[in-house]
Amino acid sequence: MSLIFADSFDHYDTSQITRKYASKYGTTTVISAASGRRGTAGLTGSTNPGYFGVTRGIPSLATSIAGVAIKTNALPATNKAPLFVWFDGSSFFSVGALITSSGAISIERNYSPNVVLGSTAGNLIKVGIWHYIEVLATIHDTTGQVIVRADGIEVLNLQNVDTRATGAGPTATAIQLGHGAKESSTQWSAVFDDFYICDTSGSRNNTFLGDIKVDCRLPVAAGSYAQWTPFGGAGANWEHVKDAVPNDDTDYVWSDAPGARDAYKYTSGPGRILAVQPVSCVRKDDAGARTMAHIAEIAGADYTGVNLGSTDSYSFLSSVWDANPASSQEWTPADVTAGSFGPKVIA
Ligand SMILES: [Ca+2]
Ligand SMILES: [Ca+2]
Repeated sequence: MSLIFADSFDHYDTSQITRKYASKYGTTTVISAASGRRGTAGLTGSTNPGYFGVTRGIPSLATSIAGVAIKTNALPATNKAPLFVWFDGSSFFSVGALITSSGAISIERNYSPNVVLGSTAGNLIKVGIWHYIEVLATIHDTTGQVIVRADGIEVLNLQNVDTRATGAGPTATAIQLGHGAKESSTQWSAVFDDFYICDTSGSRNNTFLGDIKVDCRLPVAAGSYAQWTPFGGAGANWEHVKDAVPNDDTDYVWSDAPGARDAYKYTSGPGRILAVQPVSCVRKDDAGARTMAHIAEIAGADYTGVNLGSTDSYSFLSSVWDANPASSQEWTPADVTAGSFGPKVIA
């Protein structure tokens, strides 16, 4: 599987957070323009100090890795603020990485009563400074492990520890970033950006990715296909779906014809590209199942991603190519700009 999910927080607004995440903490979790890295948007709290966070479902995994850029504006005054928490399907808090009032990262099993498994030194997280924190967690009663990296440096390595809370399953099925409903009374102030989740399978993106950026790119021109039907407004298909924030029913493309494809051109930044993750904001408007997939059109050949189900409400559907599917080699910027990407109706 390798890369499972990445988020720039740059292509949607606060009202659309739960189109991508299983849940968010209350009404205080917001997308904030220009508060992230490189002048882009980030995820933060609307009250400072306050509570904020999101939970993303993942495939059932014993071992997974999460990474995020974080800038604190104030460390938690008391108690500890959750950075990452691994949950099982019953929402048991199995193991978490929490930020302390001294700027350490504390690794703990269960939330209440919590069991501290280990901690980094204090002053690791410095107020007002962007850090990139990555945590690998293996869920197990006896051979669990947790490895923490800060700014590319390993700062904690716990082996053969109990990372599975009593009553919790043997895997994690969700990762929480920041606060969730299971914690309380720990207010702090921070911003998250460039969030990723991967596992340890496959030949790429199967270990710590390092201090990455998640670079949001919107369609800039027509690609190889325009078989869906544009609705609302003027212009070509790609112009209906290039919104910086999805404008939903205002203008869009649609199709109910299995096999119908749309594909758009994108720009690329320079440098290494660890993965390409197409994201579409999708809903269906009639009863019955409707599935789609993302296609990459490369040199006239189509490569089709996993099937994605749609619902009557808008949701962000994403898939991942860890490598260029035409060459099985790492993506290059030229691969991205020469190809075109978009949705295909499967059934
Ligand atoms: Ca961002
Ligand atoms: Ca639109």
